Amino acid sequence: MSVLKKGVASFLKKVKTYEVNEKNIRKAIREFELLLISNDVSLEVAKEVSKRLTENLLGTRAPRFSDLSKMIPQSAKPILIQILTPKVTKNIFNDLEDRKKQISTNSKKRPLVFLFLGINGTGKTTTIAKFAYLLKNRGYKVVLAASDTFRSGAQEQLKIHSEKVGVKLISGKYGSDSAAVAFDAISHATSKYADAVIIDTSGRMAINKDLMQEMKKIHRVSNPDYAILIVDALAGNDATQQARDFNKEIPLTGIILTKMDADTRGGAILSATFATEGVPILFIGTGQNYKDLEEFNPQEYVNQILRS
Ligand SMILES: Nc1nc2c(ncn2[C@@H]2O[C@H](COP(=O)(O)OP(=O)(O)OP(=O)(O)O)[C@@H](O)[C@H]2O)c(=O)[nH]1
Ligand SMILES: [Mg+2]
Repeated sequence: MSVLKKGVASFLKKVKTYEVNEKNIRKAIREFELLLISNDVSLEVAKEVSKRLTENLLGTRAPRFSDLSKMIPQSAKPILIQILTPKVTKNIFNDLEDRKKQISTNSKKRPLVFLFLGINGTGKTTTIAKFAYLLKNRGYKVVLAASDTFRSGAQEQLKIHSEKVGVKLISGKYGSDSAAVAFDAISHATSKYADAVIIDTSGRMAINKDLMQEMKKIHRVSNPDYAILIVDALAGNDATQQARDFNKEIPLTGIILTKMDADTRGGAILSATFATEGVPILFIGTGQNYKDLEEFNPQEYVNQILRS
């Protein structure tokens, strides 16, 4: 995020010196568009922002400001917030509360199931540990499903996290059916009146047909309440592409962007929801510790970006 934010700050400083006339408004909008593109915002999102800024600032009812460094953010803020706002809003904590209540009156009700997926090394397992830590601290009973039965070390990695965080783990044998591990974890969690099951899966590309078939099976068998794609913000524009590709194969409920603490340009955040026609960014990963998972709030994010 920091690179985009810094870029916006110096852009606003520059346009502050521009005289407000049509030519300079067009010039400033073009510069803003290029700034977005050079910070990994997808071309389609940057063009959309620029089109709407032009309509707003040069239309018949365009507001008059003395200063472009106020005019652009004022107009860009609602545009960016709208681009980041999903059609359907999901609130994990409301859903968990509802489910907890249902479980207390109906002992057969299963927990809320979260399926984590994404390409190799994006931070799925680490984010699961952080998410389990967050839920546990909020008083929920969590069970982890080690459905990555493929990559060597994956079972042990999740086991260490489960012990550190203090949550139950249902593990699998290497080479065994990932969907069966998820199924066992959900059955176990239901019998123990747990509130949430979080399923770890092995990394895969959306274009790998066999592995996507396997993911569809895990999805079918676990029937998750949330299918969450984990994308690495360092992947830049490719993060947006991953969101689009996976969403075509598995209907996503949410996205988590990891490694936002690294020196990312940060624009992928602005493109992911747009590219998936409304899949929300639920959290961002901001470090390697368990507490480094932040709820994502579009309004706050846009305010931060446009602060000069
Ligand atoms: N700096 C930083 N590093 C992170 C973050 N999230 C994950 N990582 C690191 O990214 C690396 C890969 O994380 P994993 O959780 O193993 O990734 P994975 O997606 O489960 O990997 P596979 O299971 O091999 O596909 C680890 O070194 C993590 O510590 C984050 O938000 N910030
Ligand atoms: Mg993993």
